[in-house]
Amino acid sequence: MRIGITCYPTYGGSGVVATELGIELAALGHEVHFISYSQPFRLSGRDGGIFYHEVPVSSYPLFEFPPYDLALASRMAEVAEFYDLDLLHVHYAIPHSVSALLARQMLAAKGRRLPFVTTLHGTDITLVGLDRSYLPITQYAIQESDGVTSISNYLKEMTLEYFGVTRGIEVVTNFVNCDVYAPIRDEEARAESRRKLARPEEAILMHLSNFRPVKRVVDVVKVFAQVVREVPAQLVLVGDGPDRSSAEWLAHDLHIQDKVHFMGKQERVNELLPLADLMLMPSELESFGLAALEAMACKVPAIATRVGGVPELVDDGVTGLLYGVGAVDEMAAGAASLLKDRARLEAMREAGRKTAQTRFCSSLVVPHYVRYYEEVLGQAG
Ligand code: GMT
Repeated sequence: MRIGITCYPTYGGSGVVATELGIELAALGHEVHFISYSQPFRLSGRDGGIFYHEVPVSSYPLFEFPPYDLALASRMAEVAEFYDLDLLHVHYAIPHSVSALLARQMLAAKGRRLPFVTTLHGTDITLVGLDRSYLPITQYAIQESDGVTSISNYLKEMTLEYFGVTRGIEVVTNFVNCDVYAPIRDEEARAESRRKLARPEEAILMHLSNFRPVKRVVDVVKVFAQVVREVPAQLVLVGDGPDRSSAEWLAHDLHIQDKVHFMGKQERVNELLPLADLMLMPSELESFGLAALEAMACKVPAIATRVGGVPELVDDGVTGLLYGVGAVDEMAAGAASLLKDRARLEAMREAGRKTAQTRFCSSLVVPHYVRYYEEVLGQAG
């Protein structure tokens, strides 16, 4: 198949999923064309069956807001025509599904069919899409999509409830390549890499996100401050975003800044995650929680919040520990007691990896997308 993929190319779960999907589809022999305003960050250095088409957005003094969605629709239609695409797959409804809808209409006027699949990721439904300025158009574009997928049952239910959508929605979960995201088997090599972050007797707690308020990064630091009173440990935060500065100040005020490491955006998180003992994900909301899945695949259990689609991924007490939003004391107590109970931690590490392998591996989930594309093409045909 020849598939056009549009996503936000910046740091964020929906862009990661879209990019990894494109890479996996290309590995299966499909031709993948990314159409976006810049190259998705995880794409660099990859090749074979993957093409990237930049969307130029020209500005003009009259435009207080340059119309990216229109430029995107034009480019989608051009790429689809020139490269004979079978379908478009857009990630995050706003504005991508609206642009795809326009591209489909532009080509229909030329007698050419271009179905599109919209994948809903989270705040496109639970936050931004509910804003009155976007609600009617988002509702319309979802309803008019040739196919719609959501990354969890939770998000599907939210979409049906909030948007009054009457069409079918296929749940296709987030996935992880279990060969790329994997524990380091060579214990000596793992110990050596860990020594760059912590002393041998210290635990490593990790956080990975885009540091937006919904991630509650300040809670990460608060939890760690309590854990480190009971267990020798270091905290490694991967990513960057608006709440980084608040978290840095808090670490400073709590006098733990020498144990808290802000690593900024990292390209190869798969090399860092297996060095951790625990992942901290105290989010206000997660429609799925890709960071927790990536950690679990590396045998790192998550201390997370019981929100959105997280319970569909993390089995409380088996593959991680779940708490209420803001339950800092409880999260810290749970993390510390787990770190002290090596047998329980080891059992959780194994169970998490097994869950990733048996339910969320790319080898299982990517074919689900392909089957869904075929179904959509069959309907459109
Ligand atoms: O919805 C968002 O906030 C954006 C999106 C992103 O690009 O980071 O995150 C969502 O998509 C991820 C990948 O599908 C999910 O794993 C995240 O749980 C989800 N974030 C939220 O629901 C807050």
